[in-house]
Amino acid sequence: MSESQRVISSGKDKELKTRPVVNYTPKYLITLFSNAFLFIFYGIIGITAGFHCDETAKHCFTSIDIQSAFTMNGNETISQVYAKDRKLYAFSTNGPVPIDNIITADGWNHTRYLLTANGSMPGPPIVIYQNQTITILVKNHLLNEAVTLHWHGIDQLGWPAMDGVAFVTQCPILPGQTFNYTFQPTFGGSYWYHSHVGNQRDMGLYGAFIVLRKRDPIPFEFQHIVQIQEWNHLYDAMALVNANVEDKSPHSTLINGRGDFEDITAPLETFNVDKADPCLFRLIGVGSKDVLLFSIPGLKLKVTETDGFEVVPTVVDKIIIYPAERYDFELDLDYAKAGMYNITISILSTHNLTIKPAIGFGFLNVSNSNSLPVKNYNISNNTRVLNCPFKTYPHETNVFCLPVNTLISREKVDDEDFVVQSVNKSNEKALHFLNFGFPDGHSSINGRIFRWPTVSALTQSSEVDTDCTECTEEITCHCSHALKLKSGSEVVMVLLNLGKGTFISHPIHMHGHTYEVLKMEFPVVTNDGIFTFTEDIQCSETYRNNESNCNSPQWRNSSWYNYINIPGINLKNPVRKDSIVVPYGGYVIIRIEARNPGVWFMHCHIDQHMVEGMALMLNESFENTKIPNGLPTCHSFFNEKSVKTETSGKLSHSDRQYGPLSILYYTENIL
Ligand SMILES: [Cu+2]
Repeated sequence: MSESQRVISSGKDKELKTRPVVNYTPKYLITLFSNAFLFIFYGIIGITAGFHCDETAKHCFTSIDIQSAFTMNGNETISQVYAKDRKLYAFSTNGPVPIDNIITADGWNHTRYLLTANGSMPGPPIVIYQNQTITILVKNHLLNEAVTLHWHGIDQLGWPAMDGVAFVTQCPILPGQTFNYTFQPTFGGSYWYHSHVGNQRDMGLYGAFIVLRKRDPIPFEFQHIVQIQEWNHLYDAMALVNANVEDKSPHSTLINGRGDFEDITAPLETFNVDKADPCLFRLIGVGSKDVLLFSIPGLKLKVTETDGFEVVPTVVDKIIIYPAERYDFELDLDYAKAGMYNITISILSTHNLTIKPAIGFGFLNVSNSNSLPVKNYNISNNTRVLNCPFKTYPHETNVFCLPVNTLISREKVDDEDFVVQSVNKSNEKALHFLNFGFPDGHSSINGRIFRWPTVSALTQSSEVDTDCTECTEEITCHCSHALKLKSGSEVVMVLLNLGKGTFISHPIHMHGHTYEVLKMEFPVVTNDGIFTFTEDIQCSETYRNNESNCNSPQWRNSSWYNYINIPGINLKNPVRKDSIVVPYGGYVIIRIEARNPGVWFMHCHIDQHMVEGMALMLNESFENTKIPNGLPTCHSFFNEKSVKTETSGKLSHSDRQYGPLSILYYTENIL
């Protein structure tokens, strides 16, 4: 058995992992209070420098204060600042001012309103160790807005009420309220947290969440968090949504909240490393919509993990990262000279067949304290790019693309590590085709435009109407789309991007699970820029693929319903991810086991697409899920004398794939 398997599968870990939910026993409460001093201690640290739980602790405590903030604004004395020569100056005082506590973004000389964790952007990093339980008290100090925090990529095995999705797993946290998030991450890796109300994460409400493995080869002091995003100067949420239109460029890109705009030379992020030390970078895509190309010209990146999953180390020159994804890479500093390297970010487009010049920058400062020699790379004309949206860039002759599924798992993976072990595996198998696109111009999945519940779906399931029967093969409709997953079953999903509504590639994120990536299929792109989409999938029996909305896609080859017959499928060592690009004109086949009861959100991580309806809920046998006592409920108010409810058609007790959790019948005199 490998080292990782020994660590993950130790008896202690199994005991912890099978505990289904937060258990608010007297013993738990005593532990909670006896550790209150730790919370106060760490809470203070968390406000300024991030939270790093002690390695020996079983239960970590911290807090996050949700606060509004402004860019380019210091404290009461400094007030508004401006950027020049990578320094900040106050209008009110002479000389440069410290930059540490000022959110500069790209240095644009106006203040932009932000929502933040603890007043910073990014929010403070949270760092814990694998299998530690963590409690994070999230207090909403905003005047006007309700929030939640989602722990992106943490699969919340047995903790479905802690996933932090407004109106899916909880009611939003209202101004003044506090919510206790307690959960136990079981996998090491790079994760992040962000608001899951509307598009608040584009307003600055995000931060890194790192789960360390005790066997990680590179100590934390040599690890660097790199959060990259595009940036837009618009203030309000709706303007931000409307700005997120394909080919409407953002104003700049940021690395850890710092970037450049036009000729403003704002402070940029600098990472300091020494040739004598190892170094690991945790690259996190925290953007709103754009596809970003990351590189450190002159150095190669050895990718070791994606989305918290260890892969056979793969050396590349550049990484394409979509919003939601994470890539960890090491730098082999034997090849680095002492001095300053640029870190560069370009913005890509699904339709853009060339790689545009970089518009975002940071610095890597390499020191050589031991006067070590510098090795030279073997000369190669090829630029190896990980995670292209096509198989090749036809106009970039030296670019060699590695689709993300060319990453393979580092070692044999035990499927039992990815499930709640008290939920038995069954022999049932299910196959679902999910088409992500804009049929009739609407962001949707299989033509179902997601309508957000107005209650917490997990805890108030009888009040959610998931009836989608108005949607048909070619007709789109609005509904609270829920996909039933039978407890213990193996679920294969074909995520596709075809039909009349295909327009761009979509980064699809699944909550509550990581999935095996069994196959990716890309469109063929000619030198003339003509895209030929895959014909493996038939959108309709009546219409050609490009004439159909593709709401009911099927395999063209009926033998593929047994997936072992699908050419190129990887059942041996597939990469696992929780966020993956579904290529324009192509598809991705993924597999999970439905052994984590809950209501799990699944959606495009382009914020505009998500808020407009490219989302659904995985309805995973949550009727047997234990939920912490006292979770708040929420709902619209109707005059009860005028409303009659009918709850006999609960989806949770039905075999129907689509149907009502409950149906509300309104009488005519409703106000
Ligand atoms: Cu999308």
